[in-house]
Amino acid sequence: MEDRTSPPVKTPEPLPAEGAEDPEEQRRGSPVGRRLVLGMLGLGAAGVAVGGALQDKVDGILASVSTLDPTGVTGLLPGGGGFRFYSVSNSIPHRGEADYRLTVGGLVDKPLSFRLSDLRALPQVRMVHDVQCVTGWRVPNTAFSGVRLSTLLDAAGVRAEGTAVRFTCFDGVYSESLTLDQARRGDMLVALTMNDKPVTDAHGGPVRLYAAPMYFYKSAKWLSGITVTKDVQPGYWEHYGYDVDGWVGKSNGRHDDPTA
Ligand SMILES: Nc1nc2c(c(=O)[nH]1)N[C@H]1C(S)=C(S)[C@@H](COP(=O)(O)O)O[C@H]1N2
Ligand SMILES: [Mo]
Repeated sequence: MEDRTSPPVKTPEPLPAEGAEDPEEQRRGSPVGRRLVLGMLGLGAAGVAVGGALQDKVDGILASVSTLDPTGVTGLLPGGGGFRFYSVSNSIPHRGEADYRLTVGGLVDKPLSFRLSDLRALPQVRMVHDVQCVTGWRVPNTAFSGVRLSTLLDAAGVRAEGTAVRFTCFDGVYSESLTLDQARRGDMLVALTMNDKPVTDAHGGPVRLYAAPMYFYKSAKWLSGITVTKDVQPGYWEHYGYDVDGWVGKSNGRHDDPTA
């Protein structure tokens, strides 16, 4: 594995050891076998159907890099340009045009629910920055586009008591948070595209948060809820010790170059 510094975290609860037959893998605390990861990436069936060279390539990639990173089960995404797949739940959830909804609620004047088409009809912003994970990997020049978080907050009308925003996800597990000031920055996006294509299921589509100036754990995948709250409610990884104020280079004891 590349560059795996020790983050200031407690070791997360081990995930179920399904598919981890290799004792070396178990000793490292890596519970995810090849079969499960293929299933998670939705590649099992596709690989079998295509067979041959593609399957071998995918197998090779996943066999060499599937591991349990301190911030989740991860594998290098084939064709992902260096991105690593992360999910703290053991699945890749899917929602599309028909069943995707993003709700904006909590301390707002007018709770709202957006379909994908509603989000696309709002002003779109595109930006290109490096992506930096708190465990060390960085992907240069990644484009995200979508609706500014502030656009959605303004549409719902944040009440005076609101000082923070909580994000929830349709994986049913992950959560994140920002202060209201952070959430109102122009580089905090509700992203619909990544590298100019719809955000894939594996990357947290159809809609994920993109918190450009912060470590990538802030960028909640499979975003389904935005709730304005009275106080900051620490998100999933923040319960394990990651900083709520996750500025790249100025938090988590790291000194990476800023991303935005
Ligand atoms: N819902 C959800 N969002 C998440 C995570 C997760 O496990 N679940 N992992 C976070 C972490 S630690 C990282 S580095 C990025 C990884 O995004 P990617 O899978 O698109 O590379 O997603 C972040 N958002
Ligand atoms: Mo991460």
